[in-house]
Amino acid sequence: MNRDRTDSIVILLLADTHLGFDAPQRPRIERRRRGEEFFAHYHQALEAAGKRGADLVVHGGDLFYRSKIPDVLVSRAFEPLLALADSGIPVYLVPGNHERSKISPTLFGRHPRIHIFDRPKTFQLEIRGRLLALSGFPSCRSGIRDRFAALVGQTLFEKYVTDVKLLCLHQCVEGAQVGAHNYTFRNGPEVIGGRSLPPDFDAVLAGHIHRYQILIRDLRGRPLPSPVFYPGAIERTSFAERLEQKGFLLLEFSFPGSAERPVLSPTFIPLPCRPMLDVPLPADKLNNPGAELMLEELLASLDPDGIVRLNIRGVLTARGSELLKAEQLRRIAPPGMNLSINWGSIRVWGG
Ligand SMILES: [Mn+2]
Repeated sequence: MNRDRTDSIVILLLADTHLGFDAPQRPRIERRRRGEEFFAHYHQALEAAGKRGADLVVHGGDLFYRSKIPDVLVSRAFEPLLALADSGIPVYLVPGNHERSKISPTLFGRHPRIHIFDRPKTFQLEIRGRLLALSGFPSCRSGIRDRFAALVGQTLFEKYVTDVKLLCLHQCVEGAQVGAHNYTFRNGPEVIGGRSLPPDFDAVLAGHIHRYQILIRDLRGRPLPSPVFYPGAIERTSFAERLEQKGFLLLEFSFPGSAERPVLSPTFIPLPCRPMLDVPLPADKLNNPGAELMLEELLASLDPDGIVRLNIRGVLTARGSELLKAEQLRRIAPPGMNLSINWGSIRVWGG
């Protein structure tokens, strides 16, 4: 990244922080919870804003993991955002799928440097003599393909004449990929067509897709009118993400004299994730006498810090299924391991 910051602007982009994931307020059982990992990465990402000289922070939505969040978690989430804003770094938030009510401006947007796209709108700001416009709207939950042009229009982005123009979204754009099998979003009603992105924007900053990726072409290979940046989630929220590196993005805009538009260089900053292990386990092995020892040995052979999923294949007997009861598994698994079962299409036989 260009260290001569006399004429460049750096934006820190994070998204899909899913705070509250596996963070029960009153846990019924004592076991390792993943909730703190999400908070730790959230803090690391936001602290990087100060350390790496970001001029502003954009959160691409899904701050929380669902709509019903206890107030104490809401306060915990906003604490570091308020600290950033107090330190002079403005924060821009795109409400994600379910969280419009929890990040409403009346609750947390009263800080003059915290800005929420609670409806289609454009924020303008000035950084060292350069003007920026950030346009955006809250997550549109159905029919974005048909509604996109109208929603972007309602931001009134065309009225702004600035050095940098950005569109902030929490949506799927054509060509985005997810999952261990690279599922690609194409032309469904919930996908923004690549060619429908207005050419006015220097970049689209987006949440919703949990894998880090930068889209520059549509599915027919034509250049997109503006590049789309997905920083991805800050932690793995499901086994579909088990192979993905998680982190956030620094986007540096510079203004070489010759260029009409700013030049953008992105840097992905990875966050260290615990190993996520998908382990096949034939039901036959669990039905055998001595299966408990087999299971204990299997778990002991895995990374004790792992997030492990046992994929059961085949037909379980009553004895086999007994072994997979949660309390039984907790008893034999290493204490730091998170363990879950994928039952797939399995059937249990015998009573
Ligand atoms: Mn999400």
